Amino acid sequence: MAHLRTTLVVGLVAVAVSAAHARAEELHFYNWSDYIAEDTIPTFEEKTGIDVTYDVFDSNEVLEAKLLAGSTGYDLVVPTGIFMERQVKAGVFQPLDKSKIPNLDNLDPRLMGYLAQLDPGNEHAVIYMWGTTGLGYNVDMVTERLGEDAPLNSYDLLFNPEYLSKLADCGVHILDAPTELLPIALNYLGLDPNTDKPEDFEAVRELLMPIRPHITKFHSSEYINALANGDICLALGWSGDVLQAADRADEAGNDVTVTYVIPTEGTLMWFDTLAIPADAPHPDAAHAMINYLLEPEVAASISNYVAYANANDAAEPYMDEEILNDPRIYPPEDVMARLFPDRASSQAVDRMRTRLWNRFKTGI
Ligand code: N2P
Repeated sequence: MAHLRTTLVVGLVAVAVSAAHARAEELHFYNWSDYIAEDTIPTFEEKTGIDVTYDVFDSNEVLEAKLLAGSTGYDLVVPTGIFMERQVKAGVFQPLDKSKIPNLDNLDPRLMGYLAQLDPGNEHAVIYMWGTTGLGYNVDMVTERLGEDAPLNSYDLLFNPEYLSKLADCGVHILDAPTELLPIALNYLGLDPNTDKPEDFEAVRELLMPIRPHITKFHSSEYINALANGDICLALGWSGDVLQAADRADEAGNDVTVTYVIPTEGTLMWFDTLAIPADAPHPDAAHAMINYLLEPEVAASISNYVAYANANDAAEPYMDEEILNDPRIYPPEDVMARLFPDRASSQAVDRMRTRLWNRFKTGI
């Protein structure tokens, strides 16, 4: 009898343990490409026993289409702030259970306050990393073609056809996203990057059409290797991606010097956020991953690897000096003052942007 009872108890414990495991043994994480350290996922799997399926994308539009269609199977996704804002409104995400994310306390209250403008009360999302959109270029190829006196810190390189036409032969990539180039072009013209005026979009069209013939490709991730290998000389790209290209060029011993600039005209800054789809199959595992990504050492090791800024106040002691002190990653106040945040736009503005973008890409 005693034996039977023991067997029963052991059996029940085994069932309870495996039930707990069944609840949280898997996680489907959909993140941007080139946006995590090599050991981030394996260490999480070791610590928690949760088996992570990790997929990548390079476009908010692709992520959004999946989220709006629903049943993605993803437990954790990384939309940029303005996309997250409208996805929250569409009911795509579940509210975070903050009791499961004690590391929320590590986040910079100023930046989270900022994010609260997109997600009131920070109910659905936390900052993963943030950065800027700017110019990445091959120093030798560009100076060879434009001379030392060219405005190498200016968006003139991209928007002035006199310069861009001389770079066409060495290759120019542009992020394949209207929400990146169009606000930057508006700002370059001295217009409100978040305008809703049709005449402002017309002015942007006039700016962009003459440079169209000199653009080799619209793509949002290939430029990293293309810059690193010397296959292109200019990209409109994301800060950390260009800095990764510079590292890859060094590591490969390619005779290529890549640099990133935040142009003097000012540029776009953005926040990428962690959010859990409303129909996520494993929300507990997603909360565990968010909490893990907000551990100071983990956030620091990701920033050290991908060259994007985190919003984790407690991470600072674990950051590489060269990342923390790089003004292109953590811009000083005077540069911050020239950055403008992306903002969600109305459907009417989205339509104008999309129409303009399609005309620009097709060149007609
Ligand atoms: C990572 C790109 C993330 C920046 N490759 C997009 N907001």
